[in-house]
Amino acid sequence: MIDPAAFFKILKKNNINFFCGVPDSLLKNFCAYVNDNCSKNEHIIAANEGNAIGIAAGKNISTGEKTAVYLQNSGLGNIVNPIMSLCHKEVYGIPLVLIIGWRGEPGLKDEPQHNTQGRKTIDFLNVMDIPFIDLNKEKERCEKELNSFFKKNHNNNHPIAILVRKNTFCDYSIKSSVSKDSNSSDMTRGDALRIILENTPKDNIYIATTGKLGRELYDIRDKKNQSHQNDFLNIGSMGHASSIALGIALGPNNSKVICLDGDGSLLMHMGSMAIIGDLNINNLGHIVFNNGRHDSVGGQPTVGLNIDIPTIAKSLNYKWSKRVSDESNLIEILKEIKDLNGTWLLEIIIKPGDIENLGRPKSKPSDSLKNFKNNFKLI
Ligand SMILES: Cc1ncc(C[n+]2csc(CCOP(=O)(O)OP(=O)(O)O)c2C)c(N)n1
Repeated sequence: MIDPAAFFKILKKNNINFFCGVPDSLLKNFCAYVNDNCSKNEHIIAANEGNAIGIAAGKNISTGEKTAVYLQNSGLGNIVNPIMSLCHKEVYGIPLVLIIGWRGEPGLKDEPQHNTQGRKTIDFLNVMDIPFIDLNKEKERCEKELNSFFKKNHNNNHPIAILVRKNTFCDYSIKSSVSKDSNSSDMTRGDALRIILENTPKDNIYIATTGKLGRELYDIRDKKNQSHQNDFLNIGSMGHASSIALGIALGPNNSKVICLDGDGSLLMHMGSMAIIGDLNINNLGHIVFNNGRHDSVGGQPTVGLNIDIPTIAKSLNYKWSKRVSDESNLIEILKEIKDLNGTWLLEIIIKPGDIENLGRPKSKPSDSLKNFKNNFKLI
C-alpha cells in the first residue's frame, strides 16, 4: 500500500503544486492528507468535478503551474465537457493531472451504481484521449513508474490520468476541522431522519440523495419493518436528487414529494434550485441535511456551513424556507410544513456520524423502482 504522504511527495517532486477536486471514498486518505497539508491557495474542494477542472485549468493558465484534479470515476461524466471543449489538446491544450478513484473495478464486488461506470472507466479515458497510468500499490514501483509517466508526458499539452484502485492508500485520518470549527447540532443524519419519518404523513414520497442518507433511510425502514415503496434512493447521479424529485412531483400522484438532500449534493448541481423555485409547485418539499462535510466519503469539508441556504432558497423563489438545528424545533416545524402551499426548503443542521452498523439496500435498483412505481399505478 502507498502512504498518502509519500504519494503527495512524488506529485510535489513532479512540480504539481495545486490540487482541486471532489472527495471520493477510495481516495479519502489522500484527500484528507491534501486537505491537512495544503493552504487555501494550494487546494480547493470544488462543488463538482467539472467545476474542479475549470478551476485547475484557470490556475494553470494564470500561473503556468502544473495542477491536479482528484475525483471518483462517478464524476467522469461531469468532466467530459470541460475536458473535450476546454482542456483537450485540439482546443486549448491544458496539461492537468487527473487522480481518479476506480469504484466498480471489474472483478471486485461493489454497489450497483458503480459497476457500469467501473467497467467503462478505461473507455471513458480512451474516448477523451487521456493517457493514464494504473497506480502501482508497491511504493518503489509506484514512484518509478509515476516518474517515468510524468517524464513521458512532460510536453503533452493535454490532461493525463492516474487510476487508483481500491485499497491503494494506507490509513490517514483527517485532522482539519469543518468550515466553521464545528456545528452546534446534537442531531445526526439518522436522528433527523427518524424524526421526519415519525412526524410527517405516511404517504409522503421521499427522494433520498447519494451517499449514506439513502442507506440510512433504507435501514430505518428495514428495522421498523416498514415498506420501502414510498422511497426512491438516488444511489448514484450525485446532485440530481432534487431534479428527480421535481420530475416525480410533476407526475399524477397526490402525495407530497420530499427531496432529502445533503449539503455536498445540493452544492454539486445547485442550479436545479433555481428551476425548482421558478416552477414553485405545491407538492414539493426540499430538506437539506447540512453537516458541512462530505461525511459519506471521509468527512472532507464543504462550504455548506458558510452559506445561508434558506436565504438562497428564498431568493430563488421557494415559497418558504427555514433553518433548524434542534429536535424539538424540528418537530414543531414539521407540523407547520404539512399545510404549506408552494415549494419549501428546510435546512437541518446536523452533526457528523452515521447509524451504527449501517446496512446497504438489499434489493436490486430495478426491483426497488418497480415497487416505488406502484405509487403511480404505472405497473
Ligand atoms: C459525481 C460524484 N462525485 C463524487 C461522488 C462520491 N460521493 C458520494 S457521497 C458523497 C458526499 C455527499 O456529501 P453530502 O451530500 O454532504 O452528504 P453526507 O455524506 O455529508 O451525508 C460523495 C462526494 C459521487 N458519488 N458522485
